[in-house]
Amino acid sequence: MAGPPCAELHLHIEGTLEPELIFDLAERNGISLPYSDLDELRARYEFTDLQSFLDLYYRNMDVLRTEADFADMTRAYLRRAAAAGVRHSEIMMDPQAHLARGVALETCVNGVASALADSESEFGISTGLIAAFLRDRPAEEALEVLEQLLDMEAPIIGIGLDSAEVGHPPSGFVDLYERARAAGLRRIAHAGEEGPPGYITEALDLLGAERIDHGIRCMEDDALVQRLAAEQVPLTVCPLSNVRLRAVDTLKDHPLPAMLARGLNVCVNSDDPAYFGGYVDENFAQLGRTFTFTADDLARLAVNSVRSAFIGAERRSALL
Ligand code: ES4
Ligand code: ZN
Repeated sequence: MAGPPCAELHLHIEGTLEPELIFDLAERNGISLPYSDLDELRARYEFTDLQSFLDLYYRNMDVLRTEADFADMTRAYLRRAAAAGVRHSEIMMDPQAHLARGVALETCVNGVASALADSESEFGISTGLIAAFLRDRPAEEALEVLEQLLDMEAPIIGIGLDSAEVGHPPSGFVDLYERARAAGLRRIAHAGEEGPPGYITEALDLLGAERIDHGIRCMEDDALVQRLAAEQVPLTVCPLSNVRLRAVDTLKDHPLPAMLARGLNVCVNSDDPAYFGGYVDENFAQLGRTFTFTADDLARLAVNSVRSAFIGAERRSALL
């Protein structure tokens, strides 16, 4: 089922690696997996928190070795996203996760970028590529990788900050974000997924983040909610992700309806759809079965995604 036509603003391309493709790429690259079949792999997709997911996510991406592997994964996502109603997608990738296991920056960047280059003609989806930096690795390493991306003129529109949040506050990445700003890049950051509301404030005030990925824990701080609503800071919410990583107990307990009611600029995204039970359409389908959103609420979610996208006026009006 297609969701409303919308922009997807919170998507990790490595999180679109489906179990079937993991097996296909392992075979193509002569890698032996520690699972005998798909069911044995799928049995691992039971998470208790963000870290338990990240452990599997980083392990599984080891099957990505060549440009073709990255391009095939990206095309598979775009095909599925088009069916879900996505018309524009801003896609994060984790260069450090690939560098750390010996895959060259050119291999991962060029592989993803080559699939994105054909996305509008092949799938009707405009795209932007965002390099996300791993907050649980040294900030100096992130800055070095950003310099390499700039040196190679990687086709990125911005930077993000992801991986294990608690204990790795935005304040450690001020130099990285200042360099990105000086280079003319857009800036986003995960904050308030597992981490406290104060990390959202830090991301805005210390990093100059223009969008917050997740941000759901803002609801614990009334003054912060008022600020985010007044400034219409985009919050890229991922309902199925929050359920699967136990940020909320069940979808019924998700703060999305309350966030809408408070006038926050929220939109719906899939995060790591191969791991969390579905793409944007499935997020909307489950939300629709759980809550009674009005037509106005649903329209607002879609419009919020488009107005929060890093696109020019022409593309924006084509999507609205
Ligand atoms: C992520 Cl759900 C989530 N949170 C933080 N970092 C991530 N990297 C990939 N998915
Ligand atoms: Zn994310």
